[in-house]
Amino acid sequence: MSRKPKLLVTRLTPPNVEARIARDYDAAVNPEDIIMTTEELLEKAQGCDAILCSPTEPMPAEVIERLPSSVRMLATFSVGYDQIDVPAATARGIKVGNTPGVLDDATADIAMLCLLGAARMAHNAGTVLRTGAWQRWEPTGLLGVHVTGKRLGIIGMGRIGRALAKRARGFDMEIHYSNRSRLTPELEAGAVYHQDPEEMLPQCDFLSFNCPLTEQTRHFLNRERIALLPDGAVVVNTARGPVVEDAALIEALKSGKIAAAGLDVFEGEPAFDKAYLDLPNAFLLPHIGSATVETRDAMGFKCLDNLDAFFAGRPLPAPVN
Ligand code: 8YV
Repeated sequence: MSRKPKLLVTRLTPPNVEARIARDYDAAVNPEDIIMTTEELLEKAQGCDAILCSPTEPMPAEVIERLPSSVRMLATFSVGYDQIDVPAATARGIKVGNTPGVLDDATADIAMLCLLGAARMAHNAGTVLRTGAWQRWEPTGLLGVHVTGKRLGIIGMGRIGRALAKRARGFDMEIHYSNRSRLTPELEAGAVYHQDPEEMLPQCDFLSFNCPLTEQTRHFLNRERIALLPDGAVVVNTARGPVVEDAALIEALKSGKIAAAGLDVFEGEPAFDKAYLDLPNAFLLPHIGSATVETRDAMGFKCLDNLDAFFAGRPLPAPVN
């Protein structure tokens, strides 16, 4: 293309990414970072060749179908792309790219933080200190769940799941995993494979979700499956909120069936189930898995690498379809 491609950038991206966008694209950016409605997005996309979008702009089939015919690519600023109806995009000849590989470490760090924060009651302990309730040391006070040597079951052993396993091995945890396909022995690194995730649950002192949101994983953790976990298990979710059924998890956190949960993602976020706020055994974060300066730069660059390749007629480094 002789002219610079016209790009709609739906959210404010880091300064280094904005600079590259300004250099290489004729871009409509969003300096005030206002989340646009679908109607606003469709209007702003008029005449654009591509959209650098994010999970805050849902793209179900009915939106994809209404995109202007000029739009030929969606580059999502995320590894997860459950907000995009990919078959609908493919049907319209719209290419989709995402950002795998650059946020594994940052997200696995937050998974480990959630695991430790939940196990050691970091929220409750921090609250005791901050509210002036810390009056004395107690041999039986603020007791958490021991981590070292325990069994960790990972649902979704892709790059992030494996980065979490690597960290957990540093805590001498025994790694179990369930994944659509079994990994090579090298990638498995001694982890125990369970083809059936339900069969893995009774082995999980800790259970972490590191899988994409699909029709198979949606509401996977329900009452019946919580019952399969050992009493006092710890649940960690840094993947997507809807893999957990909130009402079931909240009930289990109240009863003590689940000792603690560490959650970075929520169904309906940011409007999550506020019942979590009353639970001292819930360690909660506002979806910060990839939130480091280096990682957000790398995610933006990956989007631009995808777009650059598309407009140069080369294969995308990270194609979804
Ligand atoms: C992002 C994520 O922060 O990449 C993903 O799929 O969940 C997070 O790392 C989020 O999607 C917003 O871009």
